[in-house]
Amino acid sequence: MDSKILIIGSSGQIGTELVLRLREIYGNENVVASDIRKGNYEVMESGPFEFLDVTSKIDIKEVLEKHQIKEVYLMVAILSVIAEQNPQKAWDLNMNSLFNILDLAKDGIIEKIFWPSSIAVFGPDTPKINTPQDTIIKPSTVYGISKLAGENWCAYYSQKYGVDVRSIRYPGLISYKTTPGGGTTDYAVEIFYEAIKRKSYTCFLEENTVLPMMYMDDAINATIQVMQAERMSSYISYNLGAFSFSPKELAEAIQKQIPEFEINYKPDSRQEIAKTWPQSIDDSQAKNDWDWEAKTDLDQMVITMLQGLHYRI
Ligand code: AKB
Repeated sequence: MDSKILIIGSSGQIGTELVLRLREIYGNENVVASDIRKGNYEVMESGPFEFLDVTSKIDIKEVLEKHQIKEVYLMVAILSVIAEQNPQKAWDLNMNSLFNILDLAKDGIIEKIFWPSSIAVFGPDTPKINTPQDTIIKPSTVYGISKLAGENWCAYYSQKYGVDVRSIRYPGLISYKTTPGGGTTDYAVEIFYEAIKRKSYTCFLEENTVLPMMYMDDAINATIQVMQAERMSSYISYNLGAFSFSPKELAEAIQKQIPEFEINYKPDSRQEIAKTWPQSIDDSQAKNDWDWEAKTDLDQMVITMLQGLHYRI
């Protein structure tokens, strides 16, 4: 490899697994992890790590130059729930981090960027079933507004300055190596911890709230695939789907493995966010452009989560 890869936000839910997979593909020394906090043992021990504050363009530039990095995965964001509690902070972090990276690419220092968007760009007026790539996009959350603005800025830098930026609208992501933080879809991870520890879970969403979800392995595959894709539509943030379920359906899938597991419902303000998001996603453009296909279904995901967490908690 002539140049190296930087993951910013490598201690987060996606960043952790992305670093490990990229290191498998490109070699440990070629993938630099960075975050403002330490990562898990596997990330810290398997290759280079830099403490990095993404709001400082000078610090990012220094790390890029030190390691001769040309490709950046910017995995930093304040998610939907925390963003509602602190709109200004979420806007500042979500947007300034993106501008720093886009500007470094515009200046020719970075050659290729991955930036994550989310199903949160969609809002209450968006068709909920099989939500198309191009549709009514009027988010009603702080996080969704920042993601939609980010998508538009990526398109602007791509068209105006030729910046190569790739993006995906992630659904809720389910994984066991690192916990998510501050998202509306987090219940779908929390439920597994409680199923193992207490055999019961009180859900903060209503029982029939269906949301699009995906197992982390598929999300990581998609992320790497879109970065490697040769045939792309002009800049878009790709819709991506795998499976959809409600808390009740997830609980039923867990009960197949742990029959005594019980679920209760105590919806809170997160329900208000969830009800504005799609239930299922039309990802035919990702399928056409770079052969995207999810591999893990709901039952497989449940088995993998229970086995994976069994040894961790
Ligand atoms: C959240 O719930 O905020 C995130 C997302 C769907 O982007 N997981």
